Amino acid sequence: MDALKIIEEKIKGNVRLSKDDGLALLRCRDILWLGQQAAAVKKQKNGDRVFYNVNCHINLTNVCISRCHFCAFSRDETDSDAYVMDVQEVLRRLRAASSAGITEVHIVSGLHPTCPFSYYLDILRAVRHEFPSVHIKAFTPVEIHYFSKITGLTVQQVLEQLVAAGVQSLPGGGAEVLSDRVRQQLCPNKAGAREWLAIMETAHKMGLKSNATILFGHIETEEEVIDHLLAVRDLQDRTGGFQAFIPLVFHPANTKLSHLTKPTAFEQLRMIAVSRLMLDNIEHIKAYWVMTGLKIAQLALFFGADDIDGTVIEERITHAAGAQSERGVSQQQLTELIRQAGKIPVERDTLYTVLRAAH
Ligand code: V47
Repeated sequence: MDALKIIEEKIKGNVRLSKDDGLALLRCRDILWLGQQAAAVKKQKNGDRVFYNVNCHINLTNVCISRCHFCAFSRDETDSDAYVMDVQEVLRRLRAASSAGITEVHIVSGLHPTCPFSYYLDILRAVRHEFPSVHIKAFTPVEIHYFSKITGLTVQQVLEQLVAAGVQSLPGGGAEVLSDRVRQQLCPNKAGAREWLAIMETAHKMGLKSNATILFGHIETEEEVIDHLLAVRDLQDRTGGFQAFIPLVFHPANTKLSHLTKPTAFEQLRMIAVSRLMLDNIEHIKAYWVMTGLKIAQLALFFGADDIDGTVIEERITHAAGAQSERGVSQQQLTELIRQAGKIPVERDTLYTVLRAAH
């Protein structure tokens, strides 16, 4: 039996795939076979349901000391287009978004050289006070690591203060590729792979849910991709705290890697399918349409994705790197896109409680 036939048997029998299986899947050129396998697993977990949520992204500042080579969003404090939002600005944006019915705000930030930790806590408290029913998903392990550094508090203490001020779950960003080689080359000035995983572990053990991501399509090797998936799977075995995995498509424009080309549709769909097949213990695979574009996000529903994030008002990070996708879509556009694919749109909240299901 050839390797792919053996993998097919394992998938049918719900047998966990190995590192070698993962590498064989990544090297597989039969994209339709890959899609079929991943879609079958998705169907087993979630039937024809496709989840989405109504949310809004707020990037508090673009000033960042890390200056990762893949990032087109960050600025130095002295740049003319550097910004830092104050509390009023955040509330003003949220008032506009809440009239669109958001259930979640996704707040992340650059690693600002001088903003004190109290700045972030003040923002959280103000949001919690004015929008008590909006779920606050905020701050990646990279930011939490930085807060710990600038305050001298432990990671656990930082998390406790964030939770007391309003944080209810963590987004999955800052993972990039969980490889020391890749991080040394692209983002040496921030939390490393071990730290990212350890902070997620601490958060999960405190009862917080989070997501996980991979930023793919730059300098990573196939082996590094599979090792990343295995590291996330391994942590999930121990904590069960990851709700969704999100492959993030690298956009090279305006970055130090602008000589690279954006991953093709083939590569994007393959990453979605391989993530679904390797991450047997993570319930949801998210097609983040801001990075894939709406058309590939729709196709991703046939390659193992069961979640499309979200109505996302005001996305900035990917658009700084040349994304041509819309800056936000309406709920109706999103549900129509899911229906057209023959699937059932289900509006969820951040913790995947069903809010509205179509029939
Ligand atoms: O951590 C930075 C990535 C991430 C670029 O948890 C880039 O629900 C592409 O993590 N091209 C932030 N990607 C986005 C993120 C996210 C998005 C949506 C939902 C969730 C969630 C998390 O964006 C960063 C970095 O990995 N990024 N620059 C770029 N040029």
